[in-house]
Amino acid sequence: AGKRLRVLVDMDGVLADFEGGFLKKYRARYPDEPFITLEDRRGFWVSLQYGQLRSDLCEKAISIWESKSFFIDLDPLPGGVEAVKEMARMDDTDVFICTSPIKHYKHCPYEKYAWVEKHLGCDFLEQVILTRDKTLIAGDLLIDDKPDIQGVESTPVWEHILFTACHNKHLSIGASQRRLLSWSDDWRGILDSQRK
Ligand code: UMP
Repeated sequence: AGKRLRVLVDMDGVLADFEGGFLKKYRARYPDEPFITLEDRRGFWVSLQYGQLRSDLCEKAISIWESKSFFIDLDPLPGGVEAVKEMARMDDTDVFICTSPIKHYKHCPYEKYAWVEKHLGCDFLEQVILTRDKTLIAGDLLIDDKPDIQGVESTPVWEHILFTACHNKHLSIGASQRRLLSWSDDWRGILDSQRK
């Protein structure tokens, strides 16, 4: 009889297709402006790479995810919703959705809850953690596509599992860091390896 395993699962880029949703709405709103294909995405910050393409494109990019319906309209990434539901049904396992809202708070926090209700069910709203600082949250695993997760706690208790995304797939990672290539990859094995 081991202790319970606590898994923190990020939302954008892990459960919800932020990159695909962004590109689709950016191209629809700014059809005559240049864009970056998902193949050419580098770095976690979309706004930074668009700003490097042309300085005024930074704010145009930001306007997309600050708009009403951006977050609720994001499609689920393949297998993510099913994996999280299965995880939540496993013995001795607690799953939380751990996500950072944008500071333009008019739509994003509301739509993040609405997305969880829509795709995971209203019981899952109990599992939502909105925080701008994930280092404060205690868990055994954090499955997240952001390569560098930093905050006020210099030694977070979770092991960060880097979820592969268009912007991070070319990065070489440290010898000790583990990746989850997609939800078809062996997430059950990663959970089992962390059980004590
Ligand atoms: N985000 C930005 N700028 C970008 C890309 C993403 O503000 O260039 C936002 C979208 C998400 C948040 O709300 O940052 C990332 O949250 P996590 O995936 O780290 O939880």
